Amino acid sequence: MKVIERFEVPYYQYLNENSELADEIPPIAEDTEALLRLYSLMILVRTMDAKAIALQRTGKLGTYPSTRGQEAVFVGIGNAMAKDDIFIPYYRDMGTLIQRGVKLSQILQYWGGDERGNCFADSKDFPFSVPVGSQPLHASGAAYAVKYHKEHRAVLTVCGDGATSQGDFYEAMNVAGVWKLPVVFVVCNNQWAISVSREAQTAASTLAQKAIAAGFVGEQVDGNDIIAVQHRTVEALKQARDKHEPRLLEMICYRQHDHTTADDATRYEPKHLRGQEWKKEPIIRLRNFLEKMGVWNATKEEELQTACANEVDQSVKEYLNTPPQPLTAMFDYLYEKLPDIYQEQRNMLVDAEKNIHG
Ligand SMILES: Cc1ncc(C[n+]2csc(CCOP(=O)(O)OP(=O)(O)O)c2C)c(N)n1
Ligand SMILES: [Mg+2]
Repeated sequence: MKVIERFEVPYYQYLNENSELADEIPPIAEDTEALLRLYSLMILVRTMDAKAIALQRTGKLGTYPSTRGQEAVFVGIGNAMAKDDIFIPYYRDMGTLIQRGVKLSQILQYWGGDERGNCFADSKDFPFSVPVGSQPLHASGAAYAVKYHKEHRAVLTVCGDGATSQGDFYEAMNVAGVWKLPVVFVVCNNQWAISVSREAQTAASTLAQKAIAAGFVGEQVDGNDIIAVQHRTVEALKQARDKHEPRLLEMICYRQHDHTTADDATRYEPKHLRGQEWKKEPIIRLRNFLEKMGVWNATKEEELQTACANEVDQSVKEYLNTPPQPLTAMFDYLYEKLPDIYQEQRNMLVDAEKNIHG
């Protein structure tokens, strides 16, 4: 009897947790300028993340999902995408969004409850989407449109490990496989779906193997190795654009914070895990590598930290100084022509605002 190992998927890592390079490396590993840019962006994202949590704690921001420990996934993806590609985010994607032209202050605006923060005007990118598992379906739909219009671009979407248990996820992958759609599905496997651990989520030994049933390639990528994240995403997007081959990338990382600011992970996360996983985190790994290459040192680090802190402070000022929307805004984005019943309610609000502001 011939036995075929059906569930094996490749695992990609180029820079290991001791900051050592593998024998075979992709072009980005030798591009010092590019690596320094990626490093700077990861520091900016981590700085902004800490600030966003502090803003929430002091009542200046709504519930916020931290991206701590997962920076390489989102910064790497953002770097790999072409301007013309279409990005369909979920809610931890700050590191990608800032490379798609979204301002930090706008991201804060969204998490502050102002929908104007969700209007990514100059691109075909989609807005933040919080319903778990909705993004892959949107991505297959957009990829169908791309193919239908014979455009040379790809669609990339991100969801979490928990989302891969949703029926929507399988349906989106199934249609992408059978219709050969130019789409890349990225799973940010941060090991938790709020309090549900990766082990409790699925009996599948990898999430990447879920692509096999849909008829296309699934890969595991070390999500703490930004070189691997960037390179595998570049390759997947190329396959999608040039050959209309979908791909699934499972980025393995660890959520180094509560699920959101509304969560308390000490209630379910084994105490030792965060520290154990921190040894693999992406920023120190790249920093040590850059130092070994002689292109980074403590002075440069200090300058970068100061520059990022200043940029973040500036964004916070912009966010806090943005005047709130008029009350009537809630009626302005749902309908092209407002139905009469809402028109009456809108008029009442206009009067109410006049009474408030004179
Ligand atoms: C359809 C739906 N069900 C439940 C929720 C509540 N919820 C928000 S995030 C989350 C867990 C998602 O985990 P995962 O997909 O691993 O993404 P992560 O937040 O870890 O990045 C849940 C259940 C939701 N937003 N949408
Ligand atoms: Mg998760």
